[in-house]
Amino acid sequence: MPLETPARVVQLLADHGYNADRQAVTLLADQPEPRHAIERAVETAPDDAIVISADHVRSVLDEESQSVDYSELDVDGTRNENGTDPAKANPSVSAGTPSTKPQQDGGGSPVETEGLSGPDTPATAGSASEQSSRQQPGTSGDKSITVSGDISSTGTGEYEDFVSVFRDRYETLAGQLRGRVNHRPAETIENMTPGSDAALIGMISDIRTTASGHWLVELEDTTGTFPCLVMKDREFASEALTLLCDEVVAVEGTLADDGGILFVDTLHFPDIPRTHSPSTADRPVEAALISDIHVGSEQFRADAWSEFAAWLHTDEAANVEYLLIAGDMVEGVGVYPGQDEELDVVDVYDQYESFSEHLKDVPGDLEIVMIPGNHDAVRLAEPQPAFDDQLRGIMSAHDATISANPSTVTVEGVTVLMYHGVSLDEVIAELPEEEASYDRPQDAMRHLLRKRHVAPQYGGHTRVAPEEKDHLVIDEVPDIFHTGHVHKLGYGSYHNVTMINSSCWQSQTDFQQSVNLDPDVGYAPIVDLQTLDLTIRQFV
Ligand code: D5M
Ligand code: FE
Ligand code: ZN
Repeated sequence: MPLETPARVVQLLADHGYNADRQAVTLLADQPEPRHAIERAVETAPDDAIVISADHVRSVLDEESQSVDYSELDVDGTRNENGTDPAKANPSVSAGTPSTKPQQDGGGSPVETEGLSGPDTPATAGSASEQSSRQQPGTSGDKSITVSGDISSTGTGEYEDFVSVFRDRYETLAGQLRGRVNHRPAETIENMTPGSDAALIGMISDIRTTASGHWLVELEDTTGTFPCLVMKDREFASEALTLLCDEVVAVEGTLADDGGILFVDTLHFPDIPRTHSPSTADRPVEAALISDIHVGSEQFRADAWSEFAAWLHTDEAANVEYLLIAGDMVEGVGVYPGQDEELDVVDVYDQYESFSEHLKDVPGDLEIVMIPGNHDAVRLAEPQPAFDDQLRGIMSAHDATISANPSTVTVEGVTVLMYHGVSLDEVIAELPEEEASYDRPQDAMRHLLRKRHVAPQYGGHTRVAPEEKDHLVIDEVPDIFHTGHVHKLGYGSYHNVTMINSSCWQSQTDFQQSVNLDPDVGYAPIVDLQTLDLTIRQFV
């Protein structure tokens, strides 16, 4: 890559909302890979920084020269991404026609999308070699889709599996945080001089409020645990309210005079780099992202589904070549107490037969990807494996790609993280209303992206299965994060990742009425994969 002119460096920094001092610009312009250096400088800039200083650039360049080992070990997913051209960074999120525009604020301000060139080789090129990835041949030679996440469970439920899944989570997420802080192992911090500065990367093993209203956060790494105190008068204190047990964070601060506790000055989440530059398709092609169909429920909206299926046959939908379904195909049986009173189809296999019939209404050349949800007939604990052969046999009509929950699907070069979304209930329950609510599921999704984990907290609502690896870590930065489950439409953009919580195809159940959950029914978010523009269509 040629060296950048200083003017161009200033422009690129300005594109990210930063000024820079003159020395910083010169340093960046002289780098062999100026754009990479700029990205790193922006990515690691303190949240409140307006100006990129020369000191900051130097620290980034130092880190870069020391971080070779990490990238060679492929620990830091963010650093090994391809195609990070800031010129095509911003996805745009726009509502559809006025008549179909949802009430909610989408959360992402519409921005112009530049430089729409797609990746050199779409989809298949980056396919991981593990058994879990597969190439879908597709029905029209042009389609391009790869899936990774089709795990076969290796866990036996033994104690060792819990140890290994948490160790893997720690290693992966700590790998994303290393390089941002000058951290020490917990056992070393115990022996450091009282009053000195220290940093630690750990998994949160406990969060408590002290009698005087501060937060005591216990951080655990592979060598031990260390207590960290977030004082209530610090400007980032509200961040402490967004912490969940078992997530991995980094802290920097000062050891107390007796050395037994760390006063936190800075808190870092693994997070999505602000410079994430999403990939786009190199032709005009669209995907419909839906979930929560709930066939077999008395409240399943067959009328809305038929309208949607009919629309897919119209010219307006000519570019819709993909249909991604993020779980809860059917209502299932015995999922919630009293559910049997509201079943239209009582046998779960008959429900899948009926679902399969409804699926036949959509165009036969649509490429379909399906993952299970908590109402589907696979194990409840996450990661949920893909549908078994018997269910695949029933849903064979479209030769759909059937994968695990969660799964990463690369469609025409665009990476979509599909996750049903059970942990959203938990994030919404645990975080303050203004940070996450049913009315704005995209806010809860943003927290999952920051934590780089789809189900951070163990032992609450979300059942997590112990496995050798933590498949719930968001290792690769997705271009689109697609969830469902809460039956609310929500969308937005976070650090250039488009977030979409699809609505549902089931009207309000008695339970939902009892908890005042008013579902958004029959919306289909349609993403233009070439521009990442979003159009919301409604079919009720
Ligand atoms: O859940 C749809 C939404 O409603 C999700 O936010 C959970 C909540 N829900 C629905 N029924 C129940 C019961 N019985 N208990 C607790 N939470 C519930 P879905 O699982 O997609 O139906
Ligand atoms: Fe659902
Ligand atoms: Zn669900």
